[in-house]
Amino acid sequence: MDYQSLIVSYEDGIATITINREKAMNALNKTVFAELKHFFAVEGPSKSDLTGVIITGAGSKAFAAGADIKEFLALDESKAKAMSQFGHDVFFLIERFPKPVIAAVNGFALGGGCELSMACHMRVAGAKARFGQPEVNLGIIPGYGGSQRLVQLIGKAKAMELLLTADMIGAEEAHRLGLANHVVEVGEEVEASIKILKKIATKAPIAIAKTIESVNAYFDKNTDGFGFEVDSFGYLADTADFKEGAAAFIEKRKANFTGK
Ligand code: CO8
Repeated sequence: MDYQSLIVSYEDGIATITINREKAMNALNKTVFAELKHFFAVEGPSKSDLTGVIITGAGSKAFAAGADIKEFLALDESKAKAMSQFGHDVFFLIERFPKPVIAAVNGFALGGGCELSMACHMRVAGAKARFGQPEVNLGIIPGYGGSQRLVQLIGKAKAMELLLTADMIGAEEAHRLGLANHVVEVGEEVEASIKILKKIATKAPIAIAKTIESVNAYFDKNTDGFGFEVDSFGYLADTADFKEGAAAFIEKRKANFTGK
């Protein structure tokens, strides 16, 4: 695909997606959503050697400063619901992607930007990153899953406070609350994310996919997460990688996983 608002690059099996709207603080407009959908539904799944994905923002100021407010004035109830639902669909594609997805948060992650980071499996924040859900300032609420995922990540009390006050928090506070996995020097966000993804790439790929699915199952009200874990454990026992992993341990050698 010829991306207009994203830059997608590959190195060593890792895809880096850069939201490329620096002048608009990488605000998430319709094109960004359509292109993210294309990557996570079509391009990413077609790459057999892909081991992980990083999402970041162009420039040094913003990861993404929210949904594109300039698209808001044309909204009415039905258009807003459709837009919100489309955003949910795209963010579920990210959350359910079978390869690890890390948000390298290089600046403001506000509103939809914070929601995008929370749909990723982990967040690596630069020291100057700022997180927040300022929607109530605009007379709305988070429409891309923020009222749910913020509670999942940091608990009801703090999530409620951040959602109601629209306060922004810095990287250290985000780390303390469990929103950011790591805080790194400004400019090191992508490198640090690559390091994590390379470590994960040494593990058995189907086990990685099943881990993501099992963790997500905890939050799916229609799924018995413990039952899902039992089934997944059974499924993995029949994979070649399980035999290889166990044999490698016993033979005191490095496992050679094939993803089968
Ligand atoms: N949308 C569109 N443009 C934006 C956005 C945005 N979210 N954020 C910044 N910009 C633009 C500015 O308009 C400005 O453009 P221009 O130069 O043409 O005037 C440019 O980016 C630079 O911004 P600032 O001059 O404001 O830069 P500052 O460094 O002074 O401030 C801030 C940076 C603090 C990030 C500030 O820009 C800001 O507060 N931005 C808005 C943050 C916000 O409110 N985000 C939440 C948006 S609502 C949302 O995300 C809802 C998600 C769910 C939607 C569901 C849809 C149905």
